[in-house]
Amino acid sequence: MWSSEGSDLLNYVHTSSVARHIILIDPDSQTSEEAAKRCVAAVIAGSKMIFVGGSTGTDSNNVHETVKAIQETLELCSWNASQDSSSDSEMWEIPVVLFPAAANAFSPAADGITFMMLMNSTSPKFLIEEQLKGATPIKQANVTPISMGYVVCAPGGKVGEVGEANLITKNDIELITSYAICAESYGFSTIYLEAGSGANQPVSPELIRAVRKSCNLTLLVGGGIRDGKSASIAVDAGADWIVTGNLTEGFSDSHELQTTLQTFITEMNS
Ligand code: 1GP
Repeated sequence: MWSSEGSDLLNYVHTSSVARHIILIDPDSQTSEEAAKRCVAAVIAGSKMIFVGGSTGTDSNNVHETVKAIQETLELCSWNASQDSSSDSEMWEIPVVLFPAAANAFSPAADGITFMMLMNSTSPKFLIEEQLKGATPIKQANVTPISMGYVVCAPGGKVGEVGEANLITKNDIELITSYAICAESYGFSTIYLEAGSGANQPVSPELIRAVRKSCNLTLLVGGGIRDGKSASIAVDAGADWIVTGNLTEGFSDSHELQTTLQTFITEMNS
C-alpha cells in the first residue's frame, strides 16, 4: 500500500529512468477478491501502479469495494514482508489510482485519481461537467489528482463511443501534436493516448512519437496492447507508462498471470 503524501505520488508518477507498467482493474468484470489476487501477481511481476476503472458498469459501490480489497491485500503483503528479513516490504508500496469514467466512480480509499479531460470528446460532460461534480469530493477525501489530457485514438472501442470522441487516426500527426501542446499549455502533467480497451490495433508509434517530440508531459499509452513486443514498440516511440487491462483478466491462475506479466515487462524494456 502506498504510504507517502500527495506530492510524492506525483513525483513517483513523473520520475523514472525506465518505462513502467500499469495494471488496469475493471470492477465491472471481476470480484474484488479476484482483483486483489491479480494485483498481488502484478506487483510481484513488476507492475508499478494499479488503475481502477472502466467505461461502463462502475459506480461508487463496486469501485470502493475493489479499491478497499486491493489496499487491504497490499497492506497485508507489506506487513508479511516486514516480518521476514529476506523480503522487501517496500515493493508493496504501489499506488492505487482511480481511472474514472464519471464522477460517481469514486473511492476515498484510493491514493490518487487521474483527473482528466477527454480532450477530443464532443460532449461537455467529459470535458468539464463530470470534473465539476468530482472536484469537491476528491479534495475533501484528500485523494491526489493527477492532471491528464486523455485522447482517444481509433479504433476507440467502448470509451470512444461512450465518451463521444472524434477519434484520432494514425495519420493525424498535426492534430495529435496540437492536442499535446494544448494539454501542456493547460498545465496538465500527463497525457494518455488510448486506443480503447480490447482494440484490435494499439495506438500507432507515429502518434506516440509526435506527442513525445512536442511536449514534456508524462506519456501513458494503452488499449489493445497484449504482448511485450507491442509494449516495447510503444516504449521505443516514447511511452513512459504502458497500461493493460484485458491481458490480466484472462487469467484465473495467479502464478500464470505473474509469469506472463514478468515476461511482458521484461520484453517491454528490452
Ligand atoms: C483501457 O487502455 C486500457 O483504458 C487497457 O486496454 O484492455 O486493451 O489492455 P486493454
